[in-house]
Amino acid sequence: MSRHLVTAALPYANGPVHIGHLAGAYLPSDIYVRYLRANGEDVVFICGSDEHGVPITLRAKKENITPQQAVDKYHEIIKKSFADFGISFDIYHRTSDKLHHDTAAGFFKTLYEKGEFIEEESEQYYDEEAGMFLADRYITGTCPNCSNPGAYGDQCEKCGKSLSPRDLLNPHSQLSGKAPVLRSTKHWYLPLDRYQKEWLEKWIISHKNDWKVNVYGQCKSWLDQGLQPRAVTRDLDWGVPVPLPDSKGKVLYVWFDAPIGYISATKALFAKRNDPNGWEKYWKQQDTKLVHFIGKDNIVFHCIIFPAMLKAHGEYILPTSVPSNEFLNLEGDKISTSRNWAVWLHEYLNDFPGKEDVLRYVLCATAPETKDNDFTWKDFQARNNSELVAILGNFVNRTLVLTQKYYNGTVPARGHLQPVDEACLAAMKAAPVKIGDSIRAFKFRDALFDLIDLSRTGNKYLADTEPWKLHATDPQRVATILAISLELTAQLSVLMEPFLPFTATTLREMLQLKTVAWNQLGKSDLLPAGHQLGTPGLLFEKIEDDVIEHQIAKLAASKALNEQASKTLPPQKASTSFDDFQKMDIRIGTILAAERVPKTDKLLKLTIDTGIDRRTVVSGIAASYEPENIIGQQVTLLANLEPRKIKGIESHGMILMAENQAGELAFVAPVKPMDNGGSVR
Ligand code: B3M
Ligand code: ZN
Repeated sequence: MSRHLVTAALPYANGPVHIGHLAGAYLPSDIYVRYLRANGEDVVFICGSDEHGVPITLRAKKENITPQQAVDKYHEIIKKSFADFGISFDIYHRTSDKLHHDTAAGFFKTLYEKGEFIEEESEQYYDEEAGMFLADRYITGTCPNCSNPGAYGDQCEKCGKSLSPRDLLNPHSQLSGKAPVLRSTKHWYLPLDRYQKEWLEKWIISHKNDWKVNVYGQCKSWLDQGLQPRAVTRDLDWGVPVPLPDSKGKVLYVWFDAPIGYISATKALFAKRNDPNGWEKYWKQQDTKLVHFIGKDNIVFHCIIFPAMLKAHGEYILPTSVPSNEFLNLEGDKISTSRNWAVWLHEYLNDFPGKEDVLRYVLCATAPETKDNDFTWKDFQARNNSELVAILGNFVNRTLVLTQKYYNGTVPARGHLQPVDEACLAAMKAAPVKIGDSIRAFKFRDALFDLIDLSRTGNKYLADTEPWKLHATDPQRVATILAISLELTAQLSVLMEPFLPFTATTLREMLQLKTVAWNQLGKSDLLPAGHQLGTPGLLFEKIEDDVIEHQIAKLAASKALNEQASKTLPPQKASTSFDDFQKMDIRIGTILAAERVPKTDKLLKLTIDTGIDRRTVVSGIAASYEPENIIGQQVTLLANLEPRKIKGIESHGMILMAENQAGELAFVAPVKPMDNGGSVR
């Protein structure tokens, strides 16, 4: 029997959790752990709030509270949501806890003393007005990869590229809005490049066939680009202080301390169990299976950086597997906290009290296991009504009601078996292994489909044998059919537990059945003849159209609100005459060359082929376009604008640009290539 240490990504305590979180890491990990427990395996399930880093301080600033107040608030909200949905962590810890600070600082110190770090002074962006260095999300600018003007200092959320602040074009501070200056500061770096050569690359490649394709692929592309030394400290005042003299104002990088949170949480769990050293065998013995459940944006940290830290430390095991899901969208659109495009777990429970399992079911059935997937309310309704109610619920209900009616709820004895009975028993025998194997392979959707399929088998069995027609003529046959149906119902109550834990409890109560180990299924009857059942009831209820309409309307309202918020458009200008318009000579041209105008942020010097001539136009588009990316771009040009000198360059005309609320610019170009010099009218 293996020992398992299962972790789920520590959510940032900077807001409540939504269905995307649940579907990404928490539901799959919970299903996995519940299955292992049901199988009698040794497992601890670890999670907690990630309470450091810039996401927290920015949130606190927005709400005008301290970072500690912010994490205190969201830690409780998140913890409650997980508990409400039956996510069965053995501990839900937090990284602002002293035990974690000590553990993370100790970990850093060990690496420092072993000489693992590179210590380096470098120039970093500093906001003179705010008087602080601008780490990670304190700085935004244009992504060098995709030109997204809102990329963060640590990542571009549009193209997914991981960045460092110095990569950003046109950087500006999130605090003062100003362009930052460079200042020298000292930091500690993990030499990932060295580890890549020494062991990391080999280790990752050794998992080519047992890690999920998306996970392995992402790691491989990081390796192929060549790993770089990575700073593990920051100039910030919120986080775990760097435990070295002369490091005032420096803290551990949040992605250094957060995964150590898994270790501190395990320590806290065993301290609570009065077994203070009990955590060590989970982290230090090679036969432990360490499995990290995460979302896809966390892959590099769990597959490269944290393993590098663990290995450098020397006492710890490395992860066996890092099952990571892709993203869940909502009604065809990316889930977004800032646009309130989400189904929040706490709101769901207000609107659907007692239906935790329905959401668990739908999120598992539509889990983004191999590609991004979409949650829609119509699908939610359909899966509830035509799968949970019509298949699983219907089979269980028919079985229990008939037993109540014919035998006063006592399990009848089986008689002679016919082929149809044998077939049903064979399906029952195969299911636990099949479902279990899928769960172990992190194929939770397959596992769930097999569960529903088994209840479909039950329904078909009843439809084929029609016990209600035989009651008067062949009571012995009816007894056999119902005994088998009841046994199947009992087995379902065990098999559904990882997915639908609340329903499993309800059903076991109806069956008066104690907990049964998964690996005992099929060894003996769960419900022997003569066993007295409890009171039957409905496991699921139909969800009506109006309830779904309400949810859709709620989302529509939040979309409308977003649109309105973005619509502070200037009013229309005063009327103009057609004659005035006719005076403007607007033409199609093509950019032949582009370069930055020295000592300016916004200006590009463009050479345009206008069809009439080749001319120079100075254009204020540098924040939206890189010169090298726009060669060959067709543009619309106001050609007869009086020439004027801009920064010493004579500019002949003006490029017409579309502008959005965020100030992003886009070329106005013909939708198919047109001859240069063609007029715009
Ligand atoms: N808090 C990022 C996230 O919520 C981060 C995960 C930490 S896991 C150690 O996506
Ligand atoms: Zn980008």
